[in-house]
Amino acid sequence: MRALLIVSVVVASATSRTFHRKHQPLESEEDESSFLSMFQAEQAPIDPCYDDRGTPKRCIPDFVNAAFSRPVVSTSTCGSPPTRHCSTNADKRGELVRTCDICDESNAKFRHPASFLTDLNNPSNLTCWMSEPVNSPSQNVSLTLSLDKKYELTYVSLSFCGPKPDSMALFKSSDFGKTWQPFQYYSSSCRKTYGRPTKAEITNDNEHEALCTDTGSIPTENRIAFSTLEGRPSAYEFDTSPVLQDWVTATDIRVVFNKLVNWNQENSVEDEDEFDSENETVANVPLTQNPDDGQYFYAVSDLAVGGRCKCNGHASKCVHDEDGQAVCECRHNTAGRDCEKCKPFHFDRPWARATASDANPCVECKCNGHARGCRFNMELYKLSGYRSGGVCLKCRHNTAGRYCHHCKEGFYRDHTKPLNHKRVCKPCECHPVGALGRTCNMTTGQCPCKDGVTGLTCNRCAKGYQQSRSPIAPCVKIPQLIEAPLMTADSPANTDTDVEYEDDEEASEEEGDECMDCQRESAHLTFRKFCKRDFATQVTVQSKEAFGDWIRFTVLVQDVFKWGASKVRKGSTDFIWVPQADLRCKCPLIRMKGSYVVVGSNQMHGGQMSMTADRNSVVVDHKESILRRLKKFASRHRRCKN
Ligand SMILES: *[C@@H]1O[C@H](CO)[C@@H](O)[C@H](O)[C@H]1NC(C)=O
Ligand SMILES: *[C@@H]1O[C@H](CO)[C@@H](O)[C@H](O)[C@H]1NC(C)=O
Ligand SMILES: *[C@@H]1O[C@H](CO)[C@@H](O)[C@H](O)[C@H]1NC(C)=O
Ligand SMILES: CC(=O)N[C@H]1CO[C@H](CO)[C@@H](O)[C@@H]1O
Ligand SMILES: [Ca+2]
Repeated sequence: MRALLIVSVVVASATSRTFHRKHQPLESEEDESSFLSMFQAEQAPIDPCYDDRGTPKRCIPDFVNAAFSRPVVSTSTCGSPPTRHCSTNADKRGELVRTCDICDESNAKFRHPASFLTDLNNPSNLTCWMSEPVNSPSQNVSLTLSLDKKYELTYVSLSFCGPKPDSMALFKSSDFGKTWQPFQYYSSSCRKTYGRPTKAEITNDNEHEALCTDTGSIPTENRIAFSTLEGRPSAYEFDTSPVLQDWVTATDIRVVFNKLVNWNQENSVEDEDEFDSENETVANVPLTQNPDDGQYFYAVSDLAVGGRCKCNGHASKCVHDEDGQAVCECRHNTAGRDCEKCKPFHFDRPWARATASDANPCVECKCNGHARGCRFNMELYKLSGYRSGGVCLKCRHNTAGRYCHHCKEGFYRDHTKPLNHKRVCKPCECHPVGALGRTCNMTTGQCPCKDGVTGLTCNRCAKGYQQSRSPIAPCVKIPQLIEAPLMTADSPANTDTDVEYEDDEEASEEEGDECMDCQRESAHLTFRKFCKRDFATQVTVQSKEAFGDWIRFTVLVQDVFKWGASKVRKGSTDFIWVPQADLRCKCPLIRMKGSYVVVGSNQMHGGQMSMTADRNSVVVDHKESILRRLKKFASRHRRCKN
């Protein structure tokens, strides 16, 4: 209660001059330290919206008389035609004194325009607005003041030049005059005039309702001040009371005078016809009306509206923008005329008014430099434990996700680059034949490979698989069964396909153990081997057939260099038997229609001694140089050691 009482006292003593000449907060909503900090701010211009470590803190514009020098629209102003106004007031000793005045719009000395309501309020030279004489005590006159900006008001006060009116209402608009809401009623007959009880209790439930009070007919007191928060329970939790925050918010103020005097009371005063000698010249001005007719009028010397430009705790001052509009100079990443929203790209947390304990700054969305827009999502914000609710919009640089923190489909993360790098996402390089699709794992770049295919881009056959010509199954299991695709006529191994499949490094290393050495050996012809093996022929492969673990090649014998126990004839068709397991290792390597020099051993097959080629045999492409060597070996074969 103490804080609000102080407000009332200040209201009573404040003048327009002090508000505006020094531009200091006069009211005491804030403690003295904020008053003193104003002067510190003048020495070293620090931003009051941040502390000395740069942490955001609540800041508010100076307390001002928002009405000062603003135009007031009146429904009735005297002076055209000139009129005579008389009123009876109490003087300093409390004695009633009747004074009369003239109102003439065309004479600068006798003007009483509405602008006098908000001019500099000099107590030693009061300037008064006066209404036209009212013909009946219930004729309404209203004054409308537009603040052109949302303010949070502490009080509205009216200083009268004559007697206070008997009944008047204060209204406010918070939407620039579209709708109006009663702020306060004053009347000696609240129930009768406004249909409201005189002494209503303000509870937590009706804090946003206007009350009606008697102005109290203290003749010496010619001021009415309405304190917006006085007596409202939540005033002490103003920070957390949206109801009261709305209650004190206004863009326009309207005063409606509904009844000048309590008619019966005034009649008795009227009888004391006491004129002040000094004002006789005025009284002598010829008037068209009976002097007494002019005694009913409203006269106000000052309309003051104490408050702060509404910036929701996010600005320390209001300025004029390019269009001349009053706007808050928003801090804490807020925006809008009243800092009532977050500025673009700062939607990671919901907007909130700053409080004494938390400045509630708006927080930039985290998009790793890949997006320029974002929006707030309440669900995600809740899920994050009220930490982050921003969702980046239109992630660029092939990124995707809430924070543009992973790569979009068809791209994968280049881990050598920081997340905010423009080229952090590389296109997947999935092999058109080896991969199942064009989308790779966004973190590893691994393409989805077809069965038997391996490698980051699916460009190799996996261990135990070999290349086929089929684009559907580019790698097939090395045959355990009869039909060895390696040997099919239309699929010779190592023939060009769309894919150039390299051997899997790992696989070939392992295969090396079983296959590599034998491959080298089986292609290497030496005199020693010529001696050890049973036969040496030159053949052309014609067809093949499987018999259990064996493949039987039908060959045309081109030449014979050594024959051992089998009866191989030059020019005849014969068989060469090869174990399937060795063929799989390409030891020996035999292609259909190929022409080879074969140096091998004779073994029994189907009851006959037959040419046999296994991993210990030599099978080499038929070449002139090889044939020459063989002929040489043959001529020397007597030198073979047994
Ligand atoms: C009083 O105020 C009026 C209007 O501002 C001005 O014209 C007049 O000179 C003032 N009179 C004195 C005595 O200051
Ligand atoms: C004056 O205002 C009161 C209250 O708003 C209304 O009831 C009354 O009709 C008005 N009187 C005139 C003459 O407009
Ligand atoms: C991508 O690879 C990582 C690491 O191997 C794995 O944890 C993740 O599940 C993969 N993502 C998809 C979509 O397969
Ligand atoms: C004594 C007295 O009331 N004098 C008044 C005469 O009228 C002028 C205005 O015209 C007032 O300012 C004086 O106070
Ligand atoms: Ca004035």
